[in-house]
Amino acid sequence: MTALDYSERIPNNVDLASDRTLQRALEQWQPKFLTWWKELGPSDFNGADVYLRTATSVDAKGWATYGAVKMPDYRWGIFLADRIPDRRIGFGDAMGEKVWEQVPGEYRSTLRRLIVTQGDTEPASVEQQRLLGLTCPSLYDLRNLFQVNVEEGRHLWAMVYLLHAYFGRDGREEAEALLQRHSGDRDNPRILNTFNEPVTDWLSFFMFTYFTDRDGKFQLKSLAESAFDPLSRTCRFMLTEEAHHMFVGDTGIARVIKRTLEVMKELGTEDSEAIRKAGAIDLPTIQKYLNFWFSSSVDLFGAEVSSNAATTFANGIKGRPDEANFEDHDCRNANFALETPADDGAIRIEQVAMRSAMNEVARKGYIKDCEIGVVRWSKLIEKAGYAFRLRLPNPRFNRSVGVWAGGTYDPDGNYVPPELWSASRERWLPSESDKAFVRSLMKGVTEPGKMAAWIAPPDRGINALPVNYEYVRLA
Ligand code: BYC
Repeated sequence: MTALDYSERIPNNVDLASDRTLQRALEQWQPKFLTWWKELGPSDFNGADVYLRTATSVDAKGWATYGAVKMPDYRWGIFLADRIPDRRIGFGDAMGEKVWEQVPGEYRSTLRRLIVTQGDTEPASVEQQRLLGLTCPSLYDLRNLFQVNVEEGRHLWAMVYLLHAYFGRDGREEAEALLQRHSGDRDNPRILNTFNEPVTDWLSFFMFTYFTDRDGKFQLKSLAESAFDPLSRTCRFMLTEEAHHMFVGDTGIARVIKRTLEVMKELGTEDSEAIRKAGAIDLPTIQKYLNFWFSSSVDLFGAEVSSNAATTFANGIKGRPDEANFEDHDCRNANFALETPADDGAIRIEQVAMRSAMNEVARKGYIKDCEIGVVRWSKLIEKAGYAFRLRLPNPRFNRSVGVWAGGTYDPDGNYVPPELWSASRERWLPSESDKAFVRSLMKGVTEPGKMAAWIAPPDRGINALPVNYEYVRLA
């Protein structure tokens, strides 16, 4: 277990002090990061004292330090999980060979592209969530938002370190560009679609942290398998931070549902209008938000058939999530039975090379993981005695990337004619009036222990503190 050195200007466990050139380069990037944070990070809260946790070691339990911090003073640093002695490549053509400490010349641009794509999502999410603090449902939730934000900031540092340390001048240029692209910017947007979607209400935030951060989990798991050991080590540590983000989404959605069920009980009705009038979010609206964020997040895995994925698997650059759980780590001669659209709206099965289907393999694992929370939320509804069930839409529904992109499939995955799809859109995805309603509920609640009327309190507070603790002391 490696303790982290916080005495340096840039906290790190990579012995930055021994590489003066790298240290100087990163110290030049640091003020640009802080300027970006102040301009595009959490709006209006840079002076607040926030009860944040900071990593103290790089193992999964290394989260001992909690305390009040002003966000711009958060100790963003560079932390890699400990080296696994004699680590070997676990898949692809070079299986069994020693992992790489440096970037092989022939894989340089591929690795850079993956690191830039991953890095781009981190500041993007902070930008997307920038104004949410103003409408927090409680101080407990406000603190969780900020914890997520500072950790996404650190994940950006993780990728910027790799770019600076291993990719020379073009790496440094890419690190600058990570602060120049902005979520939703018409001229210079973030790379992946989902990270240009606005997150302007807390229901979307909880959906984002449940579904989109979970894509992060799966992508980081794939990159943690990489033969490029510094990438693997940094992703392994990032995964320990990611778990809390998904917890925020999972429990956030459960609390919204719990409150809705209370209101349904109180009023003795399942009528959406009546529930809305009472200030809670009706279950069909929650389903629509779920449909949107799930379908947007499944796109993040890329195309079902991808030559990029085949190449990165063959070369040992990007594996499958939890590669060790698979039997065949070569997959050269394996096939994958892929569902693809046929002309008449029917679905046919096509045999494709397993290596080129790696995005789909990862996506399938992701969907299974998403299902767990949905089942749990539906149990809450069942226990309350209602027949309504939340569910994941079929992965064909509402896709923008891959073989189903632009197809008109309903949430059950059935083909519907385009006119019917358009006519049904507002039943399946949040309409403008749904969004306006949800936004109308978003009003900042900042009295310790108080909750907005549309969400139940959490079962417990942070780090054994009571729910009514003043998690954020506003400036
Ligand atoms: N939107 O062959 P394909 C996270 C591009 S989230 C726009 O399928 P590939 C987080 C693709 O880049 C995890 N473009 O691609 C969560 C490619 O472009 P080029 C982020 C898309 O390479 C919450 C082209 O289409 N991590 O950490 O097999 C908060 C051909 O596609 C999209 C990563 O992304 C899209 N949705 O796979 C904070 C990991 N999808 O290069 C953080 C690193 C695809 O041909 N990235 N394209 O011009 C990768 O592993 C891969 O780039 C992808 C795509 C999985 C994204």
